[in-house]
Amino acid sequence: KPLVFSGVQPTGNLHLGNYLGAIRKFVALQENYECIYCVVDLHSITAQLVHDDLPGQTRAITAAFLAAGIDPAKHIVFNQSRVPQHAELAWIFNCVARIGWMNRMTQFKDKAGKDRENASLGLLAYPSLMAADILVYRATHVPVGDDQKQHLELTRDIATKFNNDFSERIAELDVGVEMMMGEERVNGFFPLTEPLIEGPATRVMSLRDGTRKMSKSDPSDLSRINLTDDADAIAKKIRKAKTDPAPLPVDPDGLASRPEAENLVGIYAALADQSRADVIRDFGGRQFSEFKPALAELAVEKMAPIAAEMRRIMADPGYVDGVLRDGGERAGALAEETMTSVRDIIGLLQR
Ligand code: AQP
Repeated sequence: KPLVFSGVQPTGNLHLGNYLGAIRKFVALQENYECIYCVVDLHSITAQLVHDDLPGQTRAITAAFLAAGIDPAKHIVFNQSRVPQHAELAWIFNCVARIGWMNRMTQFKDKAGKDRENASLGLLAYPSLMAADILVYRATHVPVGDDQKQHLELTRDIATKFNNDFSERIAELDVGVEMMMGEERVNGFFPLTEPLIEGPATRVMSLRDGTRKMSKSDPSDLSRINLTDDADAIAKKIRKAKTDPAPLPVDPDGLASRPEAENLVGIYAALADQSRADVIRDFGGRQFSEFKPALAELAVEKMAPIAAEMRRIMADPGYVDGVLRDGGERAGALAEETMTSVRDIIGLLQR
């Protein structure tokens, strides 16, 4: 049965990139999949251990999920640390994955910077925990932004190695499912999870630099539109967004060498549920002085109701905590089923 898993870290303000690249897709997938959405608090301590208000941030991301339209009664919403099986499986995956695989991760290189020897071991092992988040539910599909593609490939590598290393035990215990591994039909325990990365805004770029992704950790607040920005802030940030002096191209191919223009057109397309070609059909040849106000109006129209709903939900932290508690119980039961098999496969005594 297809099952979706995805997570968001409780670090800093959620921005338009998180919304268009991830959360909006989470909402759409509820129709046809069973979904598990997680606030990945254990991930948030890999880059920085001490946070000002981790409980508040965890509740804020949960409120954003709910405000965007995720239904916690039909699907599962919880925070990662509540289900210790994530960390348990991550440890096992640390023993499956190779150090060389981790060293090749571009997110690790970016976040560790020049002083790599001083990065936390957790930051290096981040993709192993992410693989555990996904595979502890044997999830088949993961909606993410383009920046997570490499981590999803690594998740498949970990699943493949585990399935190969333990193929005899998996068959003996009869806990596998039939799946294709390359050309070969095999009986594996963990699925080869597919990323769901599509649409016009899989990688929303900074409003100040069209070559860098919009990010929570960018020191410039003008670089991103936060989910909690009011109408004036959104309009100001779009007005100040960096652009080149030429008008918008009359052909979508003309966006290719113009990262800032391409980014703003992509954002418009995603918010309006259109293709980039549709946007160019309507705005091609026009100046940014005309396009930017239209974009700002659209962004406010789509984002303001979510921000208002988020504030309403956040006013009742007891409700948010209840959602996480209930989601954690349901997720924990599913995760324990997987871990019972994993312990048997490896030869760890049951608790
Ligand atoms: N700019 C982006 N465009 C599209 N999707 C994005 N995502 C993040 N940035 C963009 C997607 O949002 C989801 C949650 O991200 P996360 O908070 O778990 O981690 P992140 O990728 O580290 O987010 P940030 O905002 O970029 O934080 P920092 O500054 O810490 O690096 C993921 O699905 C991600 O793909």
